Amino acid sequence: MTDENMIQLAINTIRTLSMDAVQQAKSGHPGTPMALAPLVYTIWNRVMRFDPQDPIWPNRDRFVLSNGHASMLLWSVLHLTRTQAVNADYERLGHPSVSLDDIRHFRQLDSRAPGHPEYHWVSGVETTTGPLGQGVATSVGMGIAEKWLANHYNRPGFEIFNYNIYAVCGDGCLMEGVASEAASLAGHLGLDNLCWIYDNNHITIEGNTHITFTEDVAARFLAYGWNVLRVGDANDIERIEHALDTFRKTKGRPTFIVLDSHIGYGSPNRQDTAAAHGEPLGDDEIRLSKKFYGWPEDAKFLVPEGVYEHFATGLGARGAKARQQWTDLFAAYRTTYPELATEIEQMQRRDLPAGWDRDLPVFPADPKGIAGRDASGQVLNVLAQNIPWLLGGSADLGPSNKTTLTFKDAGDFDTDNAAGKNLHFGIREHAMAATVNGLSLSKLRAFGATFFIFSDYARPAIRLSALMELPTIFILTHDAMGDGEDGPTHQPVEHLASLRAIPGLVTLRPGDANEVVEAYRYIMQLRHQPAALVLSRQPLPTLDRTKYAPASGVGCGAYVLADVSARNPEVILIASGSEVSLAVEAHEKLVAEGIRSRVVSMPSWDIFEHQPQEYQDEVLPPDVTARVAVEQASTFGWERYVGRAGRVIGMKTFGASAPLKELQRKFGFEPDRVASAAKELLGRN
Ligand SMILES: Cc1ncc(C[n+]2csc(CCOP(=O)(O)OP(=O)(O)O)c2C)c(N)n1
Ligand SMILES: [Mg+2]
Repeated sequence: MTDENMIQLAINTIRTLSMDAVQQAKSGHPGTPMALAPLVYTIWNRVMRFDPQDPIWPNRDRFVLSNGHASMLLWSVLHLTRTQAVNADYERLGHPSVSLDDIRHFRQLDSRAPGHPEYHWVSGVETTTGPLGQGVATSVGMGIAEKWLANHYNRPGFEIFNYNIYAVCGDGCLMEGVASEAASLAGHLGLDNLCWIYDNNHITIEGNTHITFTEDVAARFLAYGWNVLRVGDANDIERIEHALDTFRKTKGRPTFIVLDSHIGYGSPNRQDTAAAHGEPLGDDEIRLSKKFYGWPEDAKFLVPEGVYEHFATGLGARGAKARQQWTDLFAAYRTTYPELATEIEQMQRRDLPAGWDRDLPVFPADPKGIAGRDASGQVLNVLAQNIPWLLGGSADLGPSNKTTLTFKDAGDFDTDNAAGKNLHFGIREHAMAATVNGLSLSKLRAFGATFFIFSDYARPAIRLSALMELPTIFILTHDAMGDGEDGPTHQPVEHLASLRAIPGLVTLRPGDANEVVEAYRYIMQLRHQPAALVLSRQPLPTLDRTKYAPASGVGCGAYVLADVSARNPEVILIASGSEVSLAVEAHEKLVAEGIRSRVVSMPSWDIFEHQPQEYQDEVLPPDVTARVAVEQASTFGWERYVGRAGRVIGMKTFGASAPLKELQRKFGFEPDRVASAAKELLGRN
């Protein structure tokens, strides 16, 4: 068989596996894999430095399938390259990531070929995609990460990091706003390690893009400062390879390749139609398409002889050699730069360096106190010095979020200083969150910050960080009505409930400066969970911990902060964040009146609910049903802690524009109101 025939056979294997899997599942997206098989073949078998034997080798090139509905492309290529499986502890498992059986069970329960690429589920998937635009936006974080890693760790003669990121996207990705934010940022930063390939097929679900998407996409990317290339025929692998070559030679800007393709290529009745996007072709059309490809018409899930070997001699050999060279290089690096090598190894395993929590501040009791965001700024500046690979930034609110790293040498990340630890995301919250995910997927410890209200603008990427099980950190300040005069557009109401509803996301709203320290202590030790740290704008009293319980209770999600001496309360006040000190004031009033009150500080529902039942019952004894929850947020969900008999002092409407004091009065966040709710429950008013 000639080389040319072998290449076509490999490409058609990707196509036919995709068609067969979708048909078998009776659902999925055959058309785009049929069109993009030559692209994926070229990237993987001719260009990428990726070793199927070790899909988490740190200096591998990254491949992102942003049009995640075309997942069969990925399952086919992971299978044909015999990419190996690894587990969440980064151990190699000695079996393939995606088996032919998985492909036969495409989209079925437990198959390693699910509907869309899922990072936490299938080895070789670099990021979860499916919500259009997320993949390309995340790839920008991967690009920033590579630049930072190269700058921080490479030494003369030791190019430890020098990888590239290839992201494939479709019309949908490029219509989504998040891709525009991300492309703008990548262009600004001149990320020349980043290449997006745009599947320009003029088709989306509702039909031809004439009805929705007629802008000049190439001109748009030129305006962003990208190098724009065009390949007029998605079947021309020489041209594709040439364009990818040009990408690798281009310095100082990212590359955008417009690839003209035909969705459902090879299907006589479906090619270039929206029907090819998301419907199985049907047995007859599959036969006709296979005939067009010169494929045995009745064969199903066929991997012809020689195809596995073809990928093994292409990607397999190239990747193995590259990884071996890197491994040798890294061994020499470890001898010359042992500390740096240790850092890289720890980072790759998501371990923390020794002494990561040294010098964390302890805040003395202070009735005037300090804002949550200010305490956070102090802690973050200590942690970022203790943990070399902790970095991040804000969506143009650094001075307000107090997330700017101000110590000597922290630096600003930009085109001239890829070692900077302060990232400036600009007013691009959604791309920021996706970028932070990309940094985290690259094993950096990364944070992104904005006002809590604008977590809405970032939510799809926050959700994905939880789905991917990434230890990203979202710092969300101005958590309630503390910015009073800004009014209801800036006052979060439903946001706590909304974040608490995301499975796996640790939402934390600390009540004073020492709780902020403990919140960070908890967050930093997470390896597979993201955290949302929700902080006040205004000063909160720093509680006297000689009088009240230590803040280390934060690590249990909720703890008894103040209690009567016999520990047999008749009423429990539960609060988070700025309302903790309010609850303490109410508690003191109640105690002065002879009422056995308890205050439970509850910074995190999620952490609390993962404690043993005995602990939960100790904090909230089931027989004490007189309970008042107080939180400057939607009351939604608090019934679970106060029960039907309890009270929730919270928000049932939007806020208003006024000084904070007036808002507290209007909405009932005053000690007397809390105390009187408690007394009402006890029938003592
Ligand atoms: C954010 C988001 N909105 C909507 C969808 C549903 N959806 C999946 S694919 C698709 C059309 C995508 O068109 P295009 O990217 O051009 O893909 P092609 O059909 O060309 O492969 C839509 C609307 C989605 N997955 N994500
Ligand atoms: Mg399209």
